[in-house]
Amino acid sequence: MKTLFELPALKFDFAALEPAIDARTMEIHHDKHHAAYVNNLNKALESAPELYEQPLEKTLLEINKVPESIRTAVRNNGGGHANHSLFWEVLTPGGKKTPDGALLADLEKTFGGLDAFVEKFNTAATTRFGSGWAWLVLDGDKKLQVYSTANQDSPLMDGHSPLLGLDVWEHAYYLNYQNRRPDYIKAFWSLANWSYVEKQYQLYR
Ligand code: MN3
Repeated sequence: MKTLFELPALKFDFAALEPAIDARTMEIHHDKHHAAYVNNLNKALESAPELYEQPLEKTLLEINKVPESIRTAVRNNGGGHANHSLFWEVLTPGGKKTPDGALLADLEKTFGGLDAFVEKFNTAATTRFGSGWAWLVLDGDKKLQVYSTANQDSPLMDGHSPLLGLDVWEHAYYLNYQNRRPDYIKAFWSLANWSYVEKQYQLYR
């Protein structure tokens, strides 16, 4: 029996992130866009059913071993499923608004301060041409890095552990912000779930 990938439930109401992210955007983003990635991933894997049983992280790390006929579909939809599953966790209507402890110390050491980190992340998010994501990751040497990826490419494909990701596809902000991506990025910081990011950091460091 195969275990299909499933759309994770949101831990808050669609309207919980207003005004930074509006309810209609959240509903479409989760129930339509993310659901489509999950459905299309499950469909793609019909010809390689052993991959239903393998952790998605491993499939993405070994994306070049996925049969060529479904590799692009798995890259886009498996990446999309992994990226959005993390995204819903790093958004929160309440909670801790700044990092502290070991993560803060590492951010300060690596980027020269929390503000400098945020600025670097915002630049990565703003300058990603077209659709993609901005990331804070731990790389293979356990060093913090900020960068962006195109489309649904995931840091997992490079063996990196994503700690914080921001979706900068137009579907993530267009209803409320239209072409003003920088305003969406700025508003995102009022929602960042630093408790979760710290948990990821402790897990992978
Ligand atoms: Mn999205």
